[in-house]
Amino acid sequence: MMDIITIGEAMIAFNPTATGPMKFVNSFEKRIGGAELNTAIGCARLGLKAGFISRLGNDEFGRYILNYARGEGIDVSEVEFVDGYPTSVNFKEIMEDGNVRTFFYRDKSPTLTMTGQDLDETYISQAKILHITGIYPAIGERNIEVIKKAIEYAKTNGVKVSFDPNIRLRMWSKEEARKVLSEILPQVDILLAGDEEMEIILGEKDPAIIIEKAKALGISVIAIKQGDKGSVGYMEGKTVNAAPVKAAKVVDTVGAGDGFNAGFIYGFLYQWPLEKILHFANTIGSMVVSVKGDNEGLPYLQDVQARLGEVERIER
Ligand code: KDG
Repeated sequence: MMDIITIGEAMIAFNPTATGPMKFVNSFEKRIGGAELNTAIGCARLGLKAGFISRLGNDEFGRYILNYARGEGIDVSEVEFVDGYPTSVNFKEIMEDGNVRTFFYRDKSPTLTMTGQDLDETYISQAKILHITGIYPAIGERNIEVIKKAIEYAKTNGVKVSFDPNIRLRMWSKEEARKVLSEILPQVDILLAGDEEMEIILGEKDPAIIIEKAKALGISVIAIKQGDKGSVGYMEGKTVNAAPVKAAKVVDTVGAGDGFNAGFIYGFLYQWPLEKILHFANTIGSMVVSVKGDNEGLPYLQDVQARLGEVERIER
C-alpha cells in the first residue's frame, strides 16, 4: 500500500550562485525540480510511502534525477527513460528579496511520450492519494488525456485525488489554464491551491468565496495558500484561518507550496484536526523558503517537530 502517488515531470533546476538579474549571473548549480516530485519528496521525508509516475530522458540528467528520487525513498518503478526526448531543464533567477523567476526549457518533455494506456490501474489503485498538479497538463495535449485517465483510475478505486493548480503562465495562457483546470476541479477531493491561482480558475481571490465555490463543485477538503499571509482551510463543515509562520530567512521561495502540500497530506492521512494540519503545513512552507533549491529545504518529521517545539533538538 502506498500513501501517495504523484504523476508529473521532474527536471534539472539550475540555481544561480548569485542573486540578481539572470543575464548577469555567470554560474549555476545543478539541482532538481518539479512540483510533483518535490511533493513526493516532502511526503517521503515526513515518513509517508510515496510513488512517482513519470518519463525522463535517456541521458545523464535523467539518470541523476532517477537516482535522486530513489535515494529519497520514492518508488520509481513507474518511471521510464525515453530516447529522443531530453530531460527538461529550467534556470532560476533569484532576486535579493527571494523573489524568483523560472525559465523553462521543456518543449520536448519526455512526458509527452506517455499516453493514458501507459498508466497501470493497479499501481494507482494501491494508493490512498493521487496527487496531481496543473503543470503536467500544461506540458501538452497528450498529458491532459493522461491526467484524466489517472483521475479515472483513482476514482474507480476509491483513491482520493489531491490537486494543486500550480499555474505556470510561462507554459500556457490564463484562458487555457482555466479551461483545462476547471474540467479537473469537480473530480478533486483535496484542493491545495494558491489564492491567485483560484482567481484565474474561478474568478475569485477571497478564500471564503473560493471555499463556497469549491464546495459547490463537490470538493470536501480545501486549503487556500496565501503565501506570507498564512492559509485558510475547510474540512468537515469547518473553516479555519491559520496564521502565517515566519521564515527564519527568505532565500528561495520555490517549492514552498509543495512543502505545504506534503505537510497537509501528512496531517490529513493521520486524521489530525484542521488547525493542526494547517499550522504544520504552514511551518513546512516557511522552512522550505529558508533553503536554496526547490526541495532541499523540505524537512524530515523530526525537523518540523523541533521547529514546533514538540521535540528537543540536540545540536552537539
Ligand atoms: O513548485 C516548484 C516547481 O514549480 C519547481 O520545482 C519546478 O516549475 C517547476 C515545475 O514546472 O514543476
